[in-house]
Amino acid sequence: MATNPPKPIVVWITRRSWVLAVFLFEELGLNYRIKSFRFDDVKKSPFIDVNPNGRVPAIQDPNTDITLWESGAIYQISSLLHRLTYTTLKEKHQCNQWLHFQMSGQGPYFGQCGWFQHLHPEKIPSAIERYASEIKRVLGVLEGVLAAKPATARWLVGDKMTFADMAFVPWNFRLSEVLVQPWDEVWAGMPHRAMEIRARLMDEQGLQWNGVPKGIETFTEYEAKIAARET
Ligand SMILES: N[C@@H](CCC(=O)N[C@@H](CS)C(=O)NCC(=O)O)C(=O)O
Repeated sequence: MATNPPKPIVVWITRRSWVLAVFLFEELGLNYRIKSFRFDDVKKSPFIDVNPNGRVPAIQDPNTDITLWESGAIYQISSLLHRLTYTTLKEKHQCNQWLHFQMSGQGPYFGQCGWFQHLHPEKIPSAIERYASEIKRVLGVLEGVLAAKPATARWLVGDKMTFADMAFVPWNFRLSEVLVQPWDEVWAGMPHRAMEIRARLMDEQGLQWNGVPKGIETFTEYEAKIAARET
């Protein structure tokens, strides 16, 4: 995968997975094109022909004929490009370790919590509690490690941002939605985080935590407003 691929890498996303694409591909400065589609269509053609597991994100690089799915595999592009990573042995393995923890420890628990909170046909409090407490535990692990680092280098590995830090952002960004709790509450007790700065900047710009302008309650309402503006 070249830094400046002549043909754009196609990034398949639904609204739920935009963060990875924007964050990783923008940070790497890669030539890419978003192929956004409806979440309801993840298990249908044409997406299922790209990712037989029917989950976003997935990417297709027409320059190398590489198709990749699983966000962990996509983050490894950083390693290939030697960007947002380390090339030293210890740090390289540490980046890998945190990525594995994200894939096995953060993603599935956050995902299941979201499922039992929002999509499961029955309300099963014990399942919600189990996953919500795992979320808090995982956040505690990250917090403990970051809090022990010097204030100028609060990154999971070494003293700079790597793909390991980035991998945790998309789910953390949706924490309020997953736990069905206000933004301030879900982050209580976790002071060492860029999210605080983000929240302040968003607030100054008249935006809510999810990027929707203040005064607009739902994404549906927001989409309708945007559509009305575009017509
Ligand atoms: N381990 C996968 C998980 C991807 C995943 O769960 N994506 C969700 C959206 S955030 C999805 O596509 N769900 C569709 C479905 O479960 O049918 C990864 O990290 O890429």
